[in-house]
Amino acid sequence: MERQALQIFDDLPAPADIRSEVLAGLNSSQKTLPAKYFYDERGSRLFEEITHLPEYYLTRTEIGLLREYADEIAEIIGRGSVLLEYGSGASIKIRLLLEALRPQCYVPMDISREFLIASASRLLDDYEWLNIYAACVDYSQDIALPDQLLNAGTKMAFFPGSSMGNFTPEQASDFLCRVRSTLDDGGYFLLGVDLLKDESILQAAYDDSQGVTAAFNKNVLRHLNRTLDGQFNEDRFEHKIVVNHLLSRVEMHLVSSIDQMVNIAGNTIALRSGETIHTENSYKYRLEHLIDMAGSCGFECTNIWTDSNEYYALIMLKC
Ligand code: AVJ
Repeated sequence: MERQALQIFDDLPAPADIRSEVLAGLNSSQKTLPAKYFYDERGSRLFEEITHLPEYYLTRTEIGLLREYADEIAEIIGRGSVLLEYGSGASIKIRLLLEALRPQCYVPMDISREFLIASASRLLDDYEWLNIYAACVDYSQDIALPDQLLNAGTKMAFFPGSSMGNFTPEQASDFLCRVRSTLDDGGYFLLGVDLLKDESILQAAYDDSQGVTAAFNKNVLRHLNRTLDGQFNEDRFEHKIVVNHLLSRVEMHLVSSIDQMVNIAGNTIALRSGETIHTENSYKYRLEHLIDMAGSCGFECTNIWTDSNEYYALIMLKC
């Protein structure tokens, strides 16, 4: 690949698609909004704040695992890989792997454009040897990688943070198969997932005492007000968490505190007092289930790294 430190690639969803996706969700009997719309610049910043909360064990635990096993990971992958990260956010975790891996190119993918570019620029300042190909995309959709990355070396996909938990099991399985077809034979997939655990720990992690998660949840309304000409008033909604044991997931909702009508994208949405908009699922996995799912897409699990509480797992999948 020719040396060009930072390249930017844009393929965000079209406004018309966002509009129809959002309106379809708000017109369902259980109102829903896709979790990806949390992430405008403010939402990405609020999420970064969440990752530092004492109750939010996920990031801290995963960073501990990455620190501990970076060399082991690098031994498996070798140097000079093409490193693809799905939902790269502030690109903090990748820093724990970069020196050990020395990839020929890092491809952060994120839906939050300004945040992605700012994070990539900071990375470039700190790692002078690094090539970055920043892709501003919705990774829940098909992504076409540029030709120059296609046959460039061993590919490693990195999907940390248990972000896969936002997908339903069916979507997660589709996603795994899509990543498998993006990676060539000989490629690897390093996946971080949150594991099933006690309800009280989950409840605290998603309803923190400082209210940062509540602000993050409500931010989806601000984002839609701006992008879809909406008139949500976030003070008329409450943050609510449901730990759904049957479906192995934590749900976030926004509860309407009053009967209200809200205009958005030229439509009027009616909400009854107490009615909820379901804004996020965070599925928690059993390792055997996850490995089965990955196996059905043609991955073999070669390594599992977990913390001593078994709260969280990093797994290495080989094509
Ligand atoms: C970024 C999807 C992994 O589900 O834990 C944090 C988002 N939501 N607090 C998660 C989130 C509420 C986070 N993921």
